[in-house]
Amino acid sequence: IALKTYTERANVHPNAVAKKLLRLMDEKKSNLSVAVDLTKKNQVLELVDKIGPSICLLKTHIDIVEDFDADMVQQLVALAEKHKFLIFEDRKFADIGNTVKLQYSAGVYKIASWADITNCHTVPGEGIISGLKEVGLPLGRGLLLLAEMSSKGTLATGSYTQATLELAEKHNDFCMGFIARRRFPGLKSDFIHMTPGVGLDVKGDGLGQQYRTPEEVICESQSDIIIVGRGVYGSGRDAAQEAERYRKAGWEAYQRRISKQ
Ligand code: UP6
Repeated sequence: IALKTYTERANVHPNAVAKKLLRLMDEKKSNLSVAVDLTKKNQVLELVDKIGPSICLLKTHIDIVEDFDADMVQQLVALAEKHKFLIFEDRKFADIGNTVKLQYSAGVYKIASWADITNCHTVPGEGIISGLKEVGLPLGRGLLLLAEMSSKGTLATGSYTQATLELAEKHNDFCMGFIARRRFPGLKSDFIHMTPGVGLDVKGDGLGQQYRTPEEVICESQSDIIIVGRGVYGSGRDAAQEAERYRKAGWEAYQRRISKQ
């Protein structure tokens, strides 16, 4: 799978969200997702409009926005249509099935109503996936499982990671991929692997984050999407320019990978 083009994978992919994402990755020549971790609605919307042309996927943490309202969601969805990207709410659900169902569909954020993709930890066991699926599958949404994390000392390794892969295979109608550091070998389904902890200029952030380059992540570790946050909009950076820099780096790494046939 790692040697196929995103379009070749899109053509045969059973999950509608994965199909759409893989298509627009080739269309926009982008395997870049930007993590917009800003706390004011207008800051978020301004940044998204600037980086929109360079990304295939917008990653949000909607619960850090101080002045969140329904209009923000409407504007995000409008920007997604304008610039052609999907929206991934990085909610990292971690509770029992019944609770995550409510957290996903209700409350202030009503995540399932606007986010194409969300994700969850597998600590609670299979019920978390079943709960989210009851809400998300009828709406045509997709789920990513956190199989690994980028942070130093993460406990998501070894048999935990392995069991997570098995859960994804079992629920491959709704689970479309993973948050992981690398592509996992030997999977039966085509899962989209997304990797955070990507930076071109620094190695970490002093709070456990660890950065690798797009080349390491996409070409060597064969992941599909790079997730970049502060590398794009950190202080003193021109976000539009940086997003283009990461888009190019990610795309060139992908081209080197698929030419390895
Ligand atoms: N993220 C990680 N590591 C993980 C999972 N998720 O960093 O294992 C998320 C963070 C943040 C983004 O919640 O939104 O990816 C990384 O941002 P950064 O590039 O500014 O470090």
